[in-house]
Amino acid sequence: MSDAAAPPASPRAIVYGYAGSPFFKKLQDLLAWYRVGHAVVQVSMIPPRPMLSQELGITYRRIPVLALDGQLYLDTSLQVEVLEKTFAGKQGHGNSLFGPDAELQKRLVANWTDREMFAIIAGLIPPAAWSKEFIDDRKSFSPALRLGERARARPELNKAQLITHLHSLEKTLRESRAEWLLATPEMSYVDIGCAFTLTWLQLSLKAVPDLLPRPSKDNGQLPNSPFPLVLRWLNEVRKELSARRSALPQFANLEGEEAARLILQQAAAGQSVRRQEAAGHIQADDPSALKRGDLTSVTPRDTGRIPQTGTLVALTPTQVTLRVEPPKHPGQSLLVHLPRSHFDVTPATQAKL
Ligand SMILES: N[C@@H](CCC(=O)N[C@@H](CS)C(=O)NCC(=O)O)C(=O)O
Repeated sequence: MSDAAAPPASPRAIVYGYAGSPFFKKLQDLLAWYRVGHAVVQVSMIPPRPMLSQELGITYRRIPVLALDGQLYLDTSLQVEVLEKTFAGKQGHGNSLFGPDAELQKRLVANWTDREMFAIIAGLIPPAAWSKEFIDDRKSFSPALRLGERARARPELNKAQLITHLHSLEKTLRESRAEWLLATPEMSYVDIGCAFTLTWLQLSLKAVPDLLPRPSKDNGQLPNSPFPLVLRWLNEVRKELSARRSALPQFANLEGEEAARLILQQAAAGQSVRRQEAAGHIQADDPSALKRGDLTSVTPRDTGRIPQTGTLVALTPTQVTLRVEPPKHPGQSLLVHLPRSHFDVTPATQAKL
């Protein structure tokens, strides 16, 4: 392991997010797992975010955004894939987070914890915790979440739903008697995927202290809970990730302009956008019928349905790549990668209808 090696002058990974964002924490957990030093660009909790829209040409509104070696990756489900491909098992980095069940693990996390559990937990946020401006913004982000309203109306309904998930986790841990959810020798993506939403609930929202009490600072004796194995497992996940996090090379936070300069430099130094574009693969019989060079929109199907637009470079059954030109840097371009699962890929004009 080359942990002691001097860190490079500039980070290969730059992450955009804000401290209260659980998905930003999820990406930071993944970076800790794979032992990837990174710089952070802090963004506001409510758009506009010119460091993304103006500096990078990111029209998609969700957080986090990952820049790696001068290319941009949207959605944590794709971010984990590129981190796995780039770093897993490499000298000085973490092992693979996936065994032979990689596809099932990704589907489980995307559908169960990222979406179902996340929505239940968001529904437990006490309305008084947010400003009116924030609640109004998030109503348009996700009308289905009905942030604030639902908690005010029937908080017990969300709590009852949450209990069903905690029961499943407790039972899984009890039956396997293993340390990690899938009884793997080290933690897996499912551990990180389940733990980040519950950690948000337990340590930040503190909305159900009777179910998930906060452990004491020294982590000595865990408090009583109807879900003792879940509590212990959550603690172990956090302990392992925070040990890895504190061993990472440290990079100072970046301002948006500085980060964009670095990302554009890395894009130019690595495989140029044009060369990658030439190699971009477009599936011939793709149902979208899109062709290379078409102006394309990629829009989330669930929350924050604001499209990322750009010129189509690559399209496979699982991924789409666009070339975008940042408004602040005319004449330069960046590659932006998105997953296809939970996203619609359409001609740009059609998405505006
Ligand atoms: N499926 C997305 C979910 C990301 C997401 O919902 N992020 C929240 C923050 S935790 C967000 O962008 N909220 C609206 C905003 O910050 O503008 C992912 O895995 O990246």
